[in-house]
Amino acid sequence: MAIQPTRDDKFSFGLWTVGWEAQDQFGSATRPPLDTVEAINRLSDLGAYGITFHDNDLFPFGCSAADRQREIDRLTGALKATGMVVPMVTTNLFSHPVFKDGGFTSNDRGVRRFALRKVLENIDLAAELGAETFVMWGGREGSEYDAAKDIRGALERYREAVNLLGDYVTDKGYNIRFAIEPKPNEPRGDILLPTLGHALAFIETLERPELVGINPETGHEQMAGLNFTHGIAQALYQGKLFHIDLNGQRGIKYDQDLVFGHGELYDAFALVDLLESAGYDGPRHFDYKPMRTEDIEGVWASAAA
Ligand code: GLT
Ligand code: MN
Ligand code: MN
Repeated sequence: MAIQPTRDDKFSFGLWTVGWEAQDQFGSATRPPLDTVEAINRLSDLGAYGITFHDNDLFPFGCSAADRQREIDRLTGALKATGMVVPMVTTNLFSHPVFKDGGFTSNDRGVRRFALRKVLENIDLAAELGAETFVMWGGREGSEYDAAKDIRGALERYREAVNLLGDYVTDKGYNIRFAIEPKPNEPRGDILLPTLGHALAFIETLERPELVGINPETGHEQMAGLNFTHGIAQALYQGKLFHIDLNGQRGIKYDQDLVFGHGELYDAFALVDLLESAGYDGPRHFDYKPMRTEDIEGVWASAAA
């Protein structure tokens, strides 16, 4: 029996998922860039309702204001034509070399200020597009050597940054909440707020904790050997499941980002059972990477899966 997804299923995809060119640590890209409009059209045909992106999935780092606007206009044109929405937006604070030591918690004050400015600009775009969730994955916030970073100081900087963002959306009257995405490691040796439990505790230290929840990713908790379903249950219990990244992971190893259900199948089943019985009605966001061995047709087959 073939099951056809509908918009009511609230399936969403990051532009960076189907658009991943499959460059990894050891080899260059195996697929050409995917155009934003093509991605939206194909995902819409597959029954998705939403598309999400980092600022620099849509337009390159450091591009002109005119180039940025042209890409935004192409995006909004495709949204209008398909009826797709943008439920979530996030900012890339990890690719550019300037963020080699993090964004909000970089040891360099100039970088911290630049990171905040990059995020504020992107929050304006998120509000303009009607996104209600702003994800923060701090992949570069961390260290390899414990002597390289004062962790208490870094957490205080993290806290100041998130407090400022909370003030910003409140002053602007934006209908946006923040979702912190935990990950134990990769690309940093150790990442701050490594699990959803760490993130939940951190949120309680904020000035506006009600504005901040979590965006847990299946594989990230499993990389730490944790039971994802139990973690999600706790997030729901505490009213903090603002968003979710669904994918697959097999055991404690590098971040596999498999298709949801292609990792630990029983865990995936238990998770769906939990989300449905708890009445979770946010986006079901797929954050996976199509296999590097696949061509573009394989990409669409994996998205359908
Ligand atoms: C990156 C990461 C994902 C995050 C994205 C949001 S970026 O691809 O591996 O888990 O959700 O910043
Ligand atoms: Mn993710
Ligand atoms: Mn991942």
